[in-house]
Amino acid sequence: MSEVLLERPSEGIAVIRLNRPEVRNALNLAVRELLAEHFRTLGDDESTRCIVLTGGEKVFAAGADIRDMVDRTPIEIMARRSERLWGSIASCPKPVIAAVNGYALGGGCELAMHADIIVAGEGALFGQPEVRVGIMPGAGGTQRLTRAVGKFQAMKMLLTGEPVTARDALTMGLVSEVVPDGEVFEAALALAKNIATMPPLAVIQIKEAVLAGQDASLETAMMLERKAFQLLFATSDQKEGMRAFLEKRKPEFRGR
Ligand code: CO8
Repeated sequence: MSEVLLERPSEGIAVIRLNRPEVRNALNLAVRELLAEHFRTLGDDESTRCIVLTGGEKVFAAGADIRDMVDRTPIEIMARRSERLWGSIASCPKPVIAAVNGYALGGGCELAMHADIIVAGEGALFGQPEVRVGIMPGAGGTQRLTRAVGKFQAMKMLLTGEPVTARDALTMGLVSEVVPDGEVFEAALALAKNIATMPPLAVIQIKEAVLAGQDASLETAMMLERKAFQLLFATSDQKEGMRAFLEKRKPEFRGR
């Protein structure tokens, strides 16, 4: 069976499931290549409205595969050009919801932070323990984490490698929602189904404006927002959404 499974539980929803339970879903190169391929394909697939990313009920991912890295040279690590694989996830235009049970450590925490929404189980643990194995995060742990939780919480996690609980992660702004462990996937799926009913072009514009705006000045980001807002008035979904509101009926969005 593949180490990364693709499921279609209902219309418009794709589920990407990590499937290496024997090594706590450690992210070897093959898994990262499969992940990149799935995100590229789903990003281009018009029928996919929302993606749920999960590692199953026990563990999200315990990081990059240490066995895969232990004897590598810097040149070998560089030659892998991992950034292009992570880039396929980061640039996926469709909303991504991470459903996190158990450990989300190192590259696993970084993978979760590529999502747009994180639903965590009460027993989930988030951490960047790379420092404990002699390295540091290499897929956004120093950057996305700091942007999410601020310098002082990020530094504590990064410099000690100590994980935080789902509740603490929620307080810090690292997750969107905490639910009982047995309800994580269903909660993520419910959110995905809700998002899948929204006008797809507006959804894509919102995601793009939030992510691109984070790295721009407020003035530039506001301009990006304004342009995207204006552009949506070219869609038939804008007409449909507003008319349906005025006519007191449910809108039928078509992604046009
Ligand atoms: N890599 C390889 N194998 C792993 C990993 C890993 N990250 N995590 C667990 N495993 C393996 C163990 O070696 C073990 O294998 P075996 O049965 O053959 O001995 C099996 O999974 C089960 O592990 P444990 O017995 O340790 O299971 P526990 O439930 O007791 O503990 C933990 C689970 C806490 C998750 C523990 O396994 C652990 O601490 N794992 C390592 C966590 C870690 O250090 N992660 C950071 C890795 S470095 C990293 O992510 C760098 C990112 C850089 C950029 C991104 C590039 C992809």
